[in-house]
Amino acid sequence: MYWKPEIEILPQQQLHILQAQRLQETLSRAANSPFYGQQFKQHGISAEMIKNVDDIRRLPFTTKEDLRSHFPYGFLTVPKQGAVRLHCSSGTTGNPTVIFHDNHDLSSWADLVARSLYCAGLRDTDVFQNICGYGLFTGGLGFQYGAERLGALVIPAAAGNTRRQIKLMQDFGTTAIHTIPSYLYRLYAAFQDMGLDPQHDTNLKLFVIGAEPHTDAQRRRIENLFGVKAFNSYGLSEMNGPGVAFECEYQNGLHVWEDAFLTEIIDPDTLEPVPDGEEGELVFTTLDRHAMPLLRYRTRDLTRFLPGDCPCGRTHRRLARISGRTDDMFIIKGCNVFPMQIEKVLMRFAEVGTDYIIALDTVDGNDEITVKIELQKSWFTGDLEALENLSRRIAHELRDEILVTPAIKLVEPGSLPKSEGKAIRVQDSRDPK
Ligand code: ADP
Ligand code: K
Ligand code: ZN
Repeated sequence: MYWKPEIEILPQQQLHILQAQRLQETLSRAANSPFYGQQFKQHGISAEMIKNVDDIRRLPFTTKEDLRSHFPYGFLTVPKQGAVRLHCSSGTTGNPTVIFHDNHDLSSWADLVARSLYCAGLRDTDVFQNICGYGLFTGGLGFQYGAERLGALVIPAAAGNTRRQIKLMQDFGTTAIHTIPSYLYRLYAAFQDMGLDPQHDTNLKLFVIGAEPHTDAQRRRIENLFGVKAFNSYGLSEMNGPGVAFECEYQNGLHVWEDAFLTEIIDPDTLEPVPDGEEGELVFTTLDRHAMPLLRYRTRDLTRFLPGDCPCGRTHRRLARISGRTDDMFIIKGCNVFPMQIEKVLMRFAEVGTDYIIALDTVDGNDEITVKIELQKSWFTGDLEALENLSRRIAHELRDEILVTPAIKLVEPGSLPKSEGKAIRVQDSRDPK
């Protein structure tokens, strides 16, 4: 049932004891890094301050800016020679940050990814094709070592060359794939071009998707398209990468591995914890990292804790899927908008295809928002009246959600520009204010 039962079904109370003990150890280690060493001295912080997990609130937050201003070695607790690997964030929001690992860290990470994949249903009988960038990005090596640890046969397929991906699937009987959700649509289109049906011409039965925000409706679309269950995988390079929080067979939120990550949700303005069950910014403290522990790291990702126990029996709390990040919110005509609000509305329309872009422009000194939407093939007809009618309905429902009426531009399937990695949903070309 479980990869590591002694941890996965440990009662919360005992989990808290383990967390407090690991937090103390983490603080002792962190004190050896230039950044925390100085900060601890300045604020009079020591490992002895930690008696229980709530004492975490006596520590300051660590931000992406801290990582950048102490780039590259300011958070290392060991001499450089003690580290064996580095990874960078993909740099979605500016300069990349770097994370170093020693052998303990890499082993612990592989175990967390194995646990996560097992939780979603992967077994050593599976053939796991890892379709994502290998290299500085954490998804490649992260899933590679995790799936190997689990015992699956792993195909390090990397990203791109969709026809070759399909050939690999057929040659080796791939049963499980990890990739970003937006890529699966391209994969499906390639199957169609090759006259193949993934349900009949492959052994696929499990998808692991993550790294970019997507709605539950988007996931269901992918599942229906392929006839394959898709599990949400959440992680970030500052917390190793994949293997932070994962869906189990019940697909009802993501179990966050609390023995490895002390998890808080705060109000990003007041920095106080939100009331239980309310949405806020995720904050993590590593509990099992040696070379580069991070304390109260502000992720900018927005989510909430889900109430109740999971029928799978795992005691680690569940997070709702990420609804956005504080830095992908944009303000248009005085309204705060998250791209996922727009996706949620678009997914209600059967006519809407697989890709969309939110374009922000300045026209005659005013901010304008245009949502460019690819339609399904069957709906992209010459019937102008039907298209206009559809545009109106979409604009209307979007207005109800975001309080601004966007211009709608319906386009042919496949005609919007595709990015190599994570989907880019917002194009902000407004004049600087
Ligand atoms: P970057 O911040 O440059 O994108 P990473 O490559 O480390 O850096 O990506 C981590 C981020 O990707 C997370 O902080 C989160 O915003 C996003 N992310 C990862 N997995 C998911 C997921 N399952 N759902 C939504 N967003 C995700
Ligand atoms: K195997
Ligand atoms: Zn569960």
